[in-house]
This record gives sequence, C-alpha cells and structure tokens, in this order.
Amino acid sequence: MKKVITYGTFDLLHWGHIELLKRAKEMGDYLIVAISTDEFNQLKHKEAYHSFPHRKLILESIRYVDQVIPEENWDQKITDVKKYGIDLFVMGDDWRGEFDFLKDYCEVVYLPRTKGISTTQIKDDLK
Ligand code: C2G
Repeated sequence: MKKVITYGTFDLLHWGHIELLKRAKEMGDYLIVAISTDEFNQLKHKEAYHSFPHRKLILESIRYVDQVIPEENWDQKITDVKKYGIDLFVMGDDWRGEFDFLKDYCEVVYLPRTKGISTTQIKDDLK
C-alpha cells in the first residue's frame, strides 16, 4: 500500500485544496493530511478562521483523505515519514524545493497550485 502525506492549514476549504488532495490521493492508496494546529499557525504567521478541531472535522469528511494528524512544528516531517511508513510526500509547488531534505526518506513531489483561488483571496473578496 502506497502511503502519501501532505501538510497544510486548509482554512476556508476551497476547490484549490480539493484539487491538491485529489491529486495526492491519486498518486497512492492512502492519504494522510497533517493539518496545522492553531498554535503552529501562529508560528506560520497565519490566522485561520476555523479552529483546528473544525478544520480537522472538515478534512476528515473528504473522500480523498484517509487520516488526519496534527502538524505542530516545522521539524516533524522526517519523524512522521518514518512513523507512518510514508512513501510519498506531496505539496503544492509554492513550496518547491523547501522539503527536498525528505528525499532521503521518501519520494517528494510538488504539484502545480490551482490558479484563481486562495483563502486570502476569499477573505479579501468578502471584505
Ligand atoms: N494549494 C493549492 N492551490 C491553491 C491553494 C492551496 O494547490 N489554490 C495547496 C498548497 O500548495 C498546499 C495545500 O494546498 O500544498 C494547503 O494550502 P495551505 O493551507 O495554504 O497550506 P500552507 O499554509 O502553505 O501550509 O508544513 C507545510 C505547511 O503547513 C503548508
């Protein structure tokens, strides 16, 4: 069974997130999503509209997602890859190169971001 992992805040879930999760799942058999805790979001200078429990509940309802775990810091990825027996790490290509250190532990793929949508754009458009 090919296990895939991806990380993110996934706030105000939108179709760009879904396209990422769909493609990530299609590259394997089992998709784990590590969702940023509210505390870690502060480290990322991100303020999510939905709380961690609510973002987790929403992600767990998505057909492409098999398991949701917390992302608490920048340094847990190697441990996660080992702990969950991950074969493939996937992120949107706004992160291209940032996680290449994981290539010693699993396959690393950066997928093209979906154009025309972002959580920031949603917030701005609603103002
Ligand atoms: N994404 C995408 N297309 C968009 C918006 C987002 O493909 N239009 C992807 C991002 O590239 C990322 C994932 O969806 O792979 C989640 O996006 P965010 O919640 O913005 O994630 P981010 O805050 O970048 O957190 O340790 C990694 C970080 O936790 C990533």
